[in-house]
Amino acid sequence: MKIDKNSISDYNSQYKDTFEQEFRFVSDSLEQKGLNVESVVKKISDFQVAIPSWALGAGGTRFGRFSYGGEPSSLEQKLNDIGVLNALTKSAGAVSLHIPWDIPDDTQAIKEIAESHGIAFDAMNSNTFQDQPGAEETYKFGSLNNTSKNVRDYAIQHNLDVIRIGEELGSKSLTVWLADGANFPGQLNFQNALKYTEDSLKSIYQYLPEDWRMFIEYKPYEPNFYSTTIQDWGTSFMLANACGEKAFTLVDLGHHLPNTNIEQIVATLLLKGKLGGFHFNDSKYGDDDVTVGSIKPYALFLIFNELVYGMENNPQNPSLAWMIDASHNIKDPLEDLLQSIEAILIAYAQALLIDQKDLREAQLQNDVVKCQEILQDAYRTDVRPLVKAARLKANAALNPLDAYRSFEVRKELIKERGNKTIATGL
Ligand code: PSV
Ligand code: MN
Ligand code: MN
Repeated sequence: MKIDKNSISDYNSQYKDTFEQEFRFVSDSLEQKGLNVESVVKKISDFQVAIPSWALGAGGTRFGRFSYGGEPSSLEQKLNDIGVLNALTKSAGAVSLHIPWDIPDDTQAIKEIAESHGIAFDAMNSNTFQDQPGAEETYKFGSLNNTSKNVRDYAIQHNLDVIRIGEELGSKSLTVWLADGANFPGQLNFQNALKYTEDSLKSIYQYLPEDWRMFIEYKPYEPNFYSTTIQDWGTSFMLANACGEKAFTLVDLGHHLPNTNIEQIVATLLLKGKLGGFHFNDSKYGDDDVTVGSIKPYALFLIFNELVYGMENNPQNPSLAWMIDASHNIKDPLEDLLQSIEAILIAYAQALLIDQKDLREAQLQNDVVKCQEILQDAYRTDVRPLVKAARLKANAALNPLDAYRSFEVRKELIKERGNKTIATGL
């Protein structure tokens, strides 16, 4: 299944008049406020978010998994699915692979398929939270933090293998997320576990290619329910500092205890030049991995406010690796991803509308009411016409989800691949 440019422009032509009316209305009112709409549209259109290979199949819960039909069963098919997302949005121009779920059989062929869809290889993810068939060591009691040196070395070697595969594909970063921790008090010596983790990460870092970056993800609980060795941003930050200047913290929105002020964490890391990557999703309780913006869109907007500020004011922080880390067990996975992409672009666009100069002045005056008004004025603007303008500019579909349905993509995929497919992933 491939969506070509012509079908997209045919699709767009039926909505062009309505779009132009909507766009004129919003852009006139924003220009009157002194905003450069063209530059906002350009920024939206430049924004690219990586799609994780494991979100293309229907997600599972620990209670079960229900296939959606037409799920990709190979890396080639996963790239083709991302190709569909990218053709419809032109915002999904990268893939993030998980090894060993996505080991390419033929690297050259995979690179060519990715290139034909305009897809780059974003961060490579290692997996030391599952034992693979034929594994010589078990991660049952941890990987990089394990009390056994053999297990630690085995997990380190796996990360080095992931780097090698990534180098062949043209990736430039490694994301390390560890499930390591304890289910019960007393199970683990916290200090040794942290020391082992630091030493293991340093051993991996030592082999990181010159132009690569390493992202260290944190998570407070799950699958371990008493403690996680890299439990929070502070621990990740400390480990990234211990490794060196190519190591950074990765923020996954679902990896916080309820009500954590994530935007403040983002600001702190940007100030210190240590925010490396970002996993988007949404949550009500924990690492729910639900569609971006489906539960707390205002929180997402406040996070984007800090990201926009940081991108403008923190040259000490390198450009960020954006990725969606959401997958659901009852939605069509591609529709879910289209909704997530839309939510990300909307929050970004809203944050770009914030009048930073006025906000600084109001902050200096301690005019708390004005500060809130400035933020909420941006948040309450319907920016969807700006997002559509960005898409039109890039030859993407004005309404990707509607286009996906009208092209009957899922029906086609089921026809091609069958109904009883299960993609690799969690
Ligand atoms: C862990 O919960 C996580 O967020 C990490 O990013 C993993 O790599 C990903 O989910 C998929 O398992
Ligand atoms: Mn994640
Ligand atoms: Mn997660």
